[in-house]
Amino acid sequence: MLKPDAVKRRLTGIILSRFEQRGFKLVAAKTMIISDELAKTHYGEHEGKPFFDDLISYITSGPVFAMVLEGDDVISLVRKMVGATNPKEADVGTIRGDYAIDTGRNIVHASDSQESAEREIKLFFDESEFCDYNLPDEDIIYE
Ligand code: IDP
Ligand code: MG
Repeated sequence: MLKPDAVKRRLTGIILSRFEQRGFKLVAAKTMIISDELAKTHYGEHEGKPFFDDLISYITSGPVFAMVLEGDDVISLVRKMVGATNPKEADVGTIRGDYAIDTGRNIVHASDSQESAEREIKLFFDESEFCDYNLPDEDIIYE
């Protein structure tokens, strides 16, 4: 999910391009403004932490671009592409390492496990929002 700062900075296309160029398949996507309630559920694991209230304000401060990508090892590979939570520690070449500076403005969220991906996808998307199709170059991307 591209956070409001990414959308407002017009980075949606350039970040989505990275995932497309890697070979992942986009199966659902939308721009939306997250409600306070959805933000608190999504980030429930961080409730009580000192940055929680700021995080909820940040993620609800404008539109996000939510998406679901498919591909081999997509969860761990996207996390690597996103980079460290603190952009100052994120490697150059990662999304946070290339476009962000502060942890509280780190421009992108990515599910960190199969379980969190399943939970988060259900929070953000209905079944009817998924597109079932084949990538014509799948046999070039995969061996
Ligand atoms: P992640 O996004 O890399 O998975 P998490 O530890 O799950 O990182 O934290 C969720 C989000 O909360 C971070 O992406 C960041 O926006 C915010 N956050 C985490 N730690 C801090 C902090 O110490 N200060 C400010 N914001 C933080
Ligand atoms: Mg996280």
